[in-house]
Amino acid sequence: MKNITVLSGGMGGARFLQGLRHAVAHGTLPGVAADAEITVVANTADDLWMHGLKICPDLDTVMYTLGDGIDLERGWGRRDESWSVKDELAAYGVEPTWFGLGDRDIATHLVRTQMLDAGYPLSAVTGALCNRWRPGVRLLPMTDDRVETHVAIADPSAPSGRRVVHFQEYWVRLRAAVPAEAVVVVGLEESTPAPGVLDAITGADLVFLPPSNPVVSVGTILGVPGVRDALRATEAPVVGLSPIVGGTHVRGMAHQMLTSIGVEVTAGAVGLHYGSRAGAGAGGVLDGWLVDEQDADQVDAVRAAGLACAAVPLMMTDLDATAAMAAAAVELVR
Ligand code: FO1
Repeated sequence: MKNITVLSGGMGGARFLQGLRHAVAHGTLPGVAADAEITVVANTADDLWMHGLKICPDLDTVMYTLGDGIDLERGWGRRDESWSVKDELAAYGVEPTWFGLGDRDIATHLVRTQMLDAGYPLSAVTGALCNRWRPGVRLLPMTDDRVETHVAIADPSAPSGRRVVHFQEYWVRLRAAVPAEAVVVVGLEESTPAPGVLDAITGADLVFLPPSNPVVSVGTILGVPGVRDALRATEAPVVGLSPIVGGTHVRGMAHQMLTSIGVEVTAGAVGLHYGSRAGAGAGGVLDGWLVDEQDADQVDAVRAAGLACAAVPLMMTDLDATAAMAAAAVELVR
């Protein structure tokens, strides 16, 4: 196998990609050539405009992580960062002050915004930024169109009893500490896959759904018209790894997001939510689903839905652990 495609969000997906790239380079993936190419289709629904700049958190997290510019402790933004512009904006009383824009990171957003203003599509901008960062994968936005996840939360002062906030405000300012009553992905239905996205899926030898958020990261990519059909049509095996371990997310806010769409917060439920390509349910995209050893009791139910399933260690504690997860995923669907 030579062409691997990964549908990825930000932090969880980026960590998985580090291990996958490591495994490919060291030839530890069964049946995968050491010169196999990895294409990443990244979620862009976390994107937002702020201070006149277009910010693409998941694209940048993958690019910085694989390009070795990421701040490892935060898991987002640049290493060796400074915050002078952020402090100066706060000194002017400019809102919002809750979103951390580092000085080095701002250069990325300036280049991106200038190129978008000049008429380049986001996919071309991403390619240009990757010319510097050399992530060792082909990084594609899921779409070149503007798509933004918004979250409805309770607001007793509002006539409807609810108000909608951008996903980043829900996650960064509110710390996902209040229930997400509804998730609305603005622009998703009207979006079209970015150039290369559908081919990367239909032409793949192997497709991964990494342990990213199944609702606002992988879920949004699946929601781009044409993507789900491409996954159901590809001859490549499609295998996913659970972001839920022991009944909750490892990091992030998958618990809140799954609850808001009425999906049980278990490893098995997420696999069934993605669905089996061979199963009776419409729209299933998976052939195999890996759960953590803590969730081994759910393997039978997943298999009963027509999915290959195994329970293996799924904590991405280091490159070798993540590489072993990738190898187990390939083994499951080979
Ligand atoms: N996450 C935070 O928790 N606090 C921040 O201030 C913050 C700023 C930020 C700036 C640029 C960027 O690319 C990502 C940033 N993130 C921040 C992370 C971001 O919320 C996540 O990467 C995803 O959007 C959610 O998975």
